[in-house]
Amino acid sequence: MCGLREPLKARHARYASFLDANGEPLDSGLLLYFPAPASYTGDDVVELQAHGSPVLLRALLERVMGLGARPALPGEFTRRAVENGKMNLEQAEAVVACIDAATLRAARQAQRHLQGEFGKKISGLMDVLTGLVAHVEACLDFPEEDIPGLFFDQLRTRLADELLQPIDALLATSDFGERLFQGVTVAIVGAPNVGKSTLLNLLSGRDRAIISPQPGTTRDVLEVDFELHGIPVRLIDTAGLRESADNIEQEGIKRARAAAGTADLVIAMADASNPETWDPGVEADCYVMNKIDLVNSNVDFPAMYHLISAHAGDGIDILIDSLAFRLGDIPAAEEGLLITSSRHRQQIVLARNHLLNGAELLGDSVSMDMAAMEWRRAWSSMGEILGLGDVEHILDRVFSEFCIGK
Ligand SMILES: Nc1nc2c(ncn2[C@@H]2O[C@H](COP(=O)(O)OP(=O)(O)OP(=O)(O)O)[C@@H](O)[C@H]2O)c(=O)[nH]1
Ligand SMILES: [Mg+2]
Repeated sequence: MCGLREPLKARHARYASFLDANGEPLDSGLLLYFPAPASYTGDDVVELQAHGSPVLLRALLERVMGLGARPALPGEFTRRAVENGKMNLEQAEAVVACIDAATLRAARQAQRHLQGEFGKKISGLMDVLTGLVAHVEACLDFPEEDIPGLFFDQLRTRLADELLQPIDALLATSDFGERLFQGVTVAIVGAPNVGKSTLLNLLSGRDRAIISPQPGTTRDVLEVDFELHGIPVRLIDTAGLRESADNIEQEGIKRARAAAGTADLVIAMADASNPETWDPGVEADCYVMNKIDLVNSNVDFPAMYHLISAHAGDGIDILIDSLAFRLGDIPAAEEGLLITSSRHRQQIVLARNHLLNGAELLGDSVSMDMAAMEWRRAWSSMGEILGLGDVEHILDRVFSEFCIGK
């Protein structure tokens, strides 16, 4: 269909005409040939790059299908790459993480996984474990009295230093790592007119909510997405909490309480110029006293409050830092490799449990056998992260999250 006279040269762009079934040109464009195994999937791959006309692209696709091609299934390219050993399962998941990343910070972390950094860390731990299991198994053939007590101490020390310690350090990153990809919800609640909507507009940099001096302006739950230190945040503005005879406002207040109940982080706001609002009346993670521009600087506010002026922008940077801190933010320079998915965390927790079970069994030769078995299970639990072992069911789940063409 491309009317080529010379054979394609590997990894070279060739300008060509794309012909229809009658040999008439449909479009012209570039042709790239990636012979196996040096392609994304590890199979032979030919890429056609045509111009953007949707009608011509559709005709070109139909022609290609007519010649025997078929559309790829969701994630099929990446699945083939895994099956051909071009990448491990964890890297394949990083492809989706890269595509879905809501912020540059998340995308950068996903890139590190895609480059294989996380996989290397996991296989490093698995190698240590293989060494320990070999040690235990080597002892099984010896009578107990021939195994010096020191041997078990050494084994326990190595387990603690070379496995449990790095595993715990890794697990400590998962709260933040998972938040970086799933995002968090932050709800602003408080009495009417304290400045909740003003803060939402200020933090998100958008004129999203109506602001007015009239108490009870916001009646519905409003949401706006923004980045806080590279963490994707869904910020929720709510109706001011008060006794109200108005049905619509009552419903808004009910929704405000529900939003606060499900948010990852709740900001309770008060108005510095109105002491009646100073008792927040709700459990919150962060207490903010707004409108400090309206009061004398020597007023004593309850100590839990962050003082801000959403109007003048005072105290906002400190508030942002404090929110980021509460979300587990790590200074960019210290951000290492993070656990970014609950699947990986669960596998690592499983592995850790098997390691501890095994450690308790170290002793006589019968239980040593069981200890070795527990540690082999720990190895398999970590291996499943990389897609090792019997993981067909995991593959189906992972690749169903891909879009077509990836
Ligand atoms: N002086 C001053 N006024 C502010 C500040 N923040 C908000 N306001 C004013 O306070 C009034 C109420 O602000 P909103 O943001 O609508 O308050 P709200 O808490 O969303 O009110 P409801 O939606 O009624 O619950 C508006 O007139 C704002 O301009 C501030 O820091 N200083
Ligand atoms: Mg409002």
